[in-house]
Amino acid sequence: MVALKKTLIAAAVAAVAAFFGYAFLKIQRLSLASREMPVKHLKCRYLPNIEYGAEDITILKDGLAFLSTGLHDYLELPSFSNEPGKMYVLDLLHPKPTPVELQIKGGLDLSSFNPHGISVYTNEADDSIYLFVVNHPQQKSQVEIFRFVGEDTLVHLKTVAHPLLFSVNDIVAVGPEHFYATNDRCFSYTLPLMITLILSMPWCNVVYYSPEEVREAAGGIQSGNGINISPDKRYIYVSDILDHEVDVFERLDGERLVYIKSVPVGTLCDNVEVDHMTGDVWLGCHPDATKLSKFDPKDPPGSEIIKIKNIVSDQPVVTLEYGDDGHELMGSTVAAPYEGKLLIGTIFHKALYCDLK
Ligand SMILES: [Ca+2]
Ligand SMILES: [Ca+2]
Ligand SMILES: [Ca+2]
Repeated sequence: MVALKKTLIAAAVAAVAAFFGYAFLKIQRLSLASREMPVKHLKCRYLPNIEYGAEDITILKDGLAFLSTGLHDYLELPSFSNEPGKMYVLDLLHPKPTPVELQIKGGLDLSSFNPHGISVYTNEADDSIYLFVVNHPQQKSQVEIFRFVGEDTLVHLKTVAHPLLFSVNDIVAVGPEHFYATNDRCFSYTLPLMITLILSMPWCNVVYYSPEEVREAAGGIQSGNGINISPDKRYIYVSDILDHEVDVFERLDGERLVYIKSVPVGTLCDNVEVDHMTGDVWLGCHPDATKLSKFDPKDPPGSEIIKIKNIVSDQPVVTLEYGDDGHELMGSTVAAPYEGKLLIGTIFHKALYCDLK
């Protein structure tokens, strides 16, 4: 009897050890731990005024860029300022572009403003510009809709919160109050979340929101991060960050998304920007996520920018456009191109203005 009990205990201990061993190796694999840092440099300078990250950046056709800065206390990511986040605007047509803080008018609580993914919608009928911003006050997820009224002012129009929008990373606006959003976690509770991560269950989704309906628009994603749209508005791109690929969906009538394919990128890509002119997809990526979560200034997380040409074709071309071991730039999340220039933002570090020519 005693021998049987000992055998059972030993078997249980071995099973637990095997599970933790498997989980450890799995997380190492998901996070691309110990991967050699890609190196490719461009002619860049740091953008003034950006010291605590510009997680997301997007650029209008006329060269006006919007930046969300100061993301903090989000998941287990490092942050070095607990100050409220801010929005900036920057004119790329200016010979020396400098970010200018946007003044926010309206009823939004600015003391808990914690901006993350952003997207712009331009109403072609009257050229009005709407800025959509994922906000995490008190660790929650909601989407703020602003109207950009020129110069340096945003007017807050509306806060969108919904149970389906529980861990929103990024959005892409398709109307003045209409958007697709990614959830980067499949569950809000730790245990099922860990299990889905370790078993690589693709249970995260894209949610469609309009004032009339809110629903899951696509599933089958391990962890949805950046989301964006093709210049002809026909395709939606989602970075499945933990699956190291970009998913392509076709957008059909009635705002239905149909999965087309996934393009492997070999790295952990965060936000997605699309070149207005060429349709090329630009991705801000994390070469090694363990370095990001551990954060050791002596062995910093690097930065990696990937471009995908002809993403919808049978032969997409994936190229490294910028790579750094973290001594120039840590934790790149977004790369926004504009006529030979490139803006690169990060989670908690600085932002770069680079020359692509
Ligand atoms: Ca975005
Ligand atoms: Ca996937
Ligand atoms: Ca993101």
